[in-house]
Amino acid sequence: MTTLLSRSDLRGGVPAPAELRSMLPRAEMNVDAVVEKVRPIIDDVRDRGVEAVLEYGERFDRVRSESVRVPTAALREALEATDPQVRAALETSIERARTVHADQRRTDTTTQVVPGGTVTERWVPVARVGLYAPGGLAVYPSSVVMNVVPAQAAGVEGLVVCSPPQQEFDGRPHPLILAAAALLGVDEVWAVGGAQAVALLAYGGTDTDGTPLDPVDTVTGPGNVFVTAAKRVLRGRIGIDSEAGTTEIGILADHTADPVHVAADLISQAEHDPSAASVLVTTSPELADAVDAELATQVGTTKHDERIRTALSGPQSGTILVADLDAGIAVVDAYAAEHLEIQTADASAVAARIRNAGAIFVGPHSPVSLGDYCAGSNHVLPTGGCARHSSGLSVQTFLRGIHVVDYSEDALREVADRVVALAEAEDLPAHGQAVAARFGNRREWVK
Ligand code: HSO
Ligand code: ZN
Repeated sequence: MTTLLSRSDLRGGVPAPAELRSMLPRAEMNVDAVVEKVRPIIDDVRDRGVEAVLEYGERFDRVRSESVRVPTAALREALEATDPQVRAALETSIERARTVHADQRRTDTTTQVVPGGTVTERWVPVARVGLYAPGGLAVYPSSVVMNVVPAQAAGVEGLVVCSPPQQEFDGRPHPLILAAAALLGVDEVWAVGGAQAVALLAYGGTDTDGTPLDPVDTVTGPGNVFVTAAKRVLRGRIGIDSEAGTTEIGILADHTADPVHVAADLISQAEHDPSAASVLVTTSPELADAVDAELATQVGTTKHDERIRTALSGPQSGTILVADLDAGIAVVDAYAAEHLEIQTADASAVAARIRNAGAIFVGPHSPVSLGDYCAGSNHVLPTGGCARHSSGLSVQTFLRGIHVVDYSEDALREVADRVVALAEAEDLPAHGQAVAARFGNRREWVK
């Protein structure tokens, strides 16, 4: 049988995580190689602003827009022209995402360290953020939802959505991007994509008609490798979410999984891009065979079959056979998938044991595409193994926790000798002096 997914057999044993990681299929995204290409674009946008942006749009998006800022009326018009079913679906997506993200809000906490000495952690939203919605092989109004909802729930007041200008829409972003922005109550949308979008967001500029395009503090949202490289270069000047690579799905399955569903889910994320990754980890060689057979029939029936075939047969995708679920958990933890489905007996118990994944989808009725649109969860998630150390987009992405220190004279006196001792140990006596000065430089407080 010709199979799309290559197969590796780890039934003999699973090596330690670091070695395991290097053995697993994974797409290579060489952001560093692109950094040098985007640097001149970023500098040019910094120096020449919108004029440079429009030129890059002409070069990369093959369209020159009249201005960067999309008129607010165009957002309303796009929403009015949206298919009612799509509009209703977007509304459900927004409503559910709002329900989940509202629960992520933080409350300030005040800790009394000693009588008269408190530390408060105050959660303050970022003032202004830029949210990137990619163009590319598909159109992503759902990503507008996933970026905007947590930012709004965090209390961010200045929101701008950026998306590449499209030739077929006279240099404006896709109408569904505009419609999603309108539904979410965002009225600032810029028609700019690629590295130039991140640069314009970071430095700001002035539109062709004199409208100010104010710089932002944070940029979030997935994009292609040029967007990611620009975020890497500008990080520091702006805050960013984690770097997004191509989509990936891992599925941990045993003999109880339905091969029709497993194949459909592997295909669903392969649909994003020829370099998307679909990885099946299973204890059951029979299931692996059945999934292969299903893939062979299902792929041919899908619209983007070529793209999917390339993704599934690429080195970033494959099936891994394991001896038991413990080994399977070790493998999926080492892989740290952006999306991980658990299709096993007692799926909740297995899911509770997973440590590394961007998001976990439990049991037979929680496919990744539910999470892409309407679960309420966020679909901007860490890829490329970054789930080992990072989380997906959330309200937290748009908040800063500020410690507010408030000590009375007595509380300071009580700890002063400790501060001086540490300051002197670090050979920073002026640090200690800043405390001593408050007590007339007298060492009366030395115990
Ligand atoms: N699976 C993608 C998100 C998406 N899927 C948007 C469809 N539209 C990355 O999580
Ligand atoms: Zn998707």
